Amino acid sequence: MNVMSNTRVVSDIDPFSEEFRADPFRYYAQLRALGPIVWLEKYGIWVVQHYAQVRSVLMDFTRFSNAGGGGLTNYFKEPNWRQPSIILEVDPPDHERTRKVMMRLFTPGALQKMRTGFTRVAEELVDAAIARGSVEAVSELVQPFPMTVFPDAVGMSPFDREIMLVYGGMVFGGFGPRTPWYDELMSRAEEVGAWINAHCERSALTMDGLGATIYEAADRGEITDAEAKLLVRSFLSAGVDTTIDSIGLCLRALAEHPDQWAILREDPSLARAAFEEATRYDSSSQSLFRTTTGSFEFEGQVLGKHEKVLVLIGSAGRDPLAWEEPDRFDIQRRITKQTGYGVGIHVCVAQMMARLEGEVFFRALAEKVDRLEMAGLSTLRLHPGLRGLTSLPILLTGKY
Ligand code: OVM
Repeated sequence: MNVMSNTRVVSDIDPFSEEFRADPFRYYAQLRALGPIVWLEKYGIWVVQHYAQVRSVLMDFTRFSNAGGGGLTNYFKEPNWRQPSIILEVDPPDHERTRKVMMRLFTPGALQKMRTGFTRVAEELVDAAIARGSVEAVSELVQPFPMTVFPDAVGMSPFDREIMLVYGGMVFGGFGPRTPWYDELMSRAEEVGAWINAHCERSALTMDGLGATIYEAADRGEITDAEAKLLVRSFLSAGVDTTIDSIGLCLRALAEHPDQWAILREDPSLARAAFEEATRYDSSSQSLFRTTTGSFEFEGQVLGKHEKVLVLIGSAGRDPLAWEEPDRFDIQRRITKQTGYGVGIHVCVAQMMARLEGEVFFRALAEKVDRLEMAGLSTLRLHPGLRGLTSLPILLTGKY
């Protein structure tokens, strides 16, 4: 396509519509056919959809800022419903200090310690599902796994944890447009925000969890106590729905691809690879936002200052220019360019913990389950910000 540098390639595609969210992959292909960067007129935002441009935008943190906010709301122009995240929604140099504190939590030794507890919980959940034979896998098998192991690892009390799901819904729903649905969701923002704030306090956390380790960084003077509290909040924001939705979609992909399930069942050591492939093929995090810091040319288009850019990491994972047969779910694929956790300085800080959750969950499943089949239609969570399932009826039988 011959594009003049002052002519925007425009599309009326609405990435927040129900049709788009029901089958984003079809729209990704349409967008990729339009060019490397497209103007979405309904929202007045740019969108990038190819592996190469997704990567170059995410690597270029001086021109594509995070300080404009993690969602559609443009913090350079309007206020947000919650105080901005001090790790996601900041740029260097501020970002380095908070990121470093979070990075240090995920050493191989720390992950190894988590593995034991995670495995016990996964095995109990899988055993219970096999005993039932037929389950609504989202509520009975998938959701209880991160909802148990993640807050346990952070050091939260075992009570009222379901509120975390309401909060997670607000965080990711809040990344989308202001609609009646959004207003309904946010009607509980004050109450839920207060609950979350209270549970991020040092006094609300056990002394041996990830939360306490963040407060130790405050004791050493690397961050303030107020910052420690906000970093715990980031954990609670980004750590629960993301893994629930990714594990649920991976489970569905396996149930819908009997050949792939057979490969995993025969060799449970492929569990980590299966989850990695699902993170590319169909997983919770499909898109991110950046905001331009100035006016400049990018891929033949002139971008204005403080314009939002929707970065379709899910489309990058399906880009035929970067992957062989991208629409095929193949758990033996060697993945060297994952975009499902983002790319660059903001790449998911807890990605090793997410991978550990996926590995442990699917290993327990592969070791114990023989038949795994869909027992009805799954339903999508039509929720901006994250992609996931609200129900996944499956049948399973034990190996022995
Ligand atoms: C945060 C946060 C919230 C949502 C997502 C995320 C993907 C971070 O509050 O820091 O990262």
